[in-house]
Amino acid sequence: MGAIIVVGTQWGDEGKGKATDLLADDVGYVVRYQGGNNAGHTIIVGDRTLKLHLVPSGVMYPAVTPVIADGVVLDPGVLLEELDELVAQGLDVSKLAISGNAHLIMPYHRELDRVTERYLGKQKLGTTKRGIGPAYADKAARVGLRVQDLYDMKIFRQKLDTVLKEKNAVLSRVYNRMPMSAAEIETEYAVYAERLRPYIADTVSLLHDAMDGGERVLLEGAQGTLLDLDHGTYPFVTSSNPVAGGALTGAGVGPNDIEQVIGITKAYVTRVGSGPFPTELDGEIAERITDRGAEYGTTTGRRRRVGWFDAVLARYAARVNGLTEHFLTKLDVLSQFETVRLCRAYRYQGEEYEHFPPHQSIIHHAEPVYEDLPGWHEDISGVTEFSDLPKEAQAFVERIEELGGVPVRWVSVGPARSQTLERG
Ligand code: 2SA
Ligand code: GDP
Ligand code: MG
Repeated sequence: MGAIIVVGTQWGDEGKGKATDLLADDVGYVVRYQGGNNAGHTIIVGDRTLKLHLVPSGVMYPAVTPVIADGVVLDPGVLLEELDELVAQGLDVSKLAISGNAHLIMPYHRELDRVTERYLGKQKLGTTKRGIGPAYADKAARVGLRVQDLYDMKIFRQKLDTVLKEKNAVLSRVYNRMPMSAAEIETEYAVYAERLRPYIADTVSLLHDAMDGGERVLLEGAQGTLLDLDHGTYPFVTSSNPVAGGALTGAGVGPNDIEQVIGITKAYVTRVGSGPFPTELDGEIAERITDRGAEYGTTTGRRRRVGWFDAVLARYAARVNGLTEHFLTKLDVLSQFETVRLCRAYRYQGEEYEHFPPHQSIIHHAEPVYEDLPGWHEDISGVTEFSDLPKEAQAFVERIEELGGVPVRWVSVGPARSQTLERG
């Protein structure tokens, strides 16, 4: 058996947590391959709501082994708190496996994320301030500390002393902050090391042995395609690679291991943080979508910007991820509109772009070219078969397929596991 990749096709918060949880039913492993506790996945099962930041979404299934792979940046204090909360809710987290190659988020990463955002003022990126960017920057500069360094405190301290010298100089001289103490950080992280010890594993071998033994692995993306460091709306992106290619590097699997690439796609678009957003709405329609869709950040509580469905993004996501199918979410939120809109292209200086423009200025100034479809008035959150949806809702989904060029296999009409229609 091989692996399935689940990837967000927009700017994150497409409902990957819900989709992953549902798809985890017949897999043995659910793997986080990039990002850190900037992610926020909400999962609702029965009367229980779980908000996950670092622990993979398959944690609800006793048969699933959740894996935090090499490509993740891990804040150990935050992870331990999340594990404590899950245990308090009666979940068994003992199977969690964490790669020793994952990089550690350190206190100076969080501080630098905060102060650089403040320093950027109006130009700020709107990060989650969790230290993600600074941790990945250190990884690329080869001065990062990794999970495995926690198990040789002499090496940990050596590396910390070297890197902290530079961080303290920047924090105090550029940003006028107090320098940090290596001894205090070492003491704090030594406690985390002991608590995390049972979970450390060779996750690459674990996943390959599992696939060789006939098990299926689900690679769960965080954030989304347009937040990808290489393929997103740079610099308004996160510092990792959420796209399907990032799943390969982040988890240590090869392209031949991949059986399916499922794009999680919202029936409209949201974005939290700064950056271009061609179909962005304001006014009454935006209010309605925000309220009905409860569009507030799962991690930071920030209000998400909202806009109509964008087929240019869908086509782009299909290409850069090699999507085999879409899992369309939140169709229920679009009920009760007279008209629903789909952006089929962008217009810029008299030219139409069906494909994602190669230059940032075009994206910033792109005007959406819309198709208007008749809306539907029924509440569809209780519908269980695609053919029972109002014909206008069916037509909307079919048009998304035509415009995006990838089949929509699942349609989600509410946050619960049961509110999902699978098409034949
Ligand atoms: P960062 O913190 O360096 O990764 O921020 C860089 C940009 O990436 C965006 N980003 C996100 N966008 C949507 N959802 C995310 N997760 C949370 C959620 C966000 C929240 O599920 O709601 O609670 O606010 C996420 N994480 C990062 C971020 O907004 C910046 O635009
Ligand atoms: P993720 O980051 O992609 O996992 O998405 P989030 O969990 O941050 O945000 C998606 C939100 O939408 C969560 O609160 C989900 O419970 C909710 N959700 C998922 N699918 C649906 C759906 O089909 N309809 C509605 N109304 N809510 C949904
Ligand atoms: Mg989210």
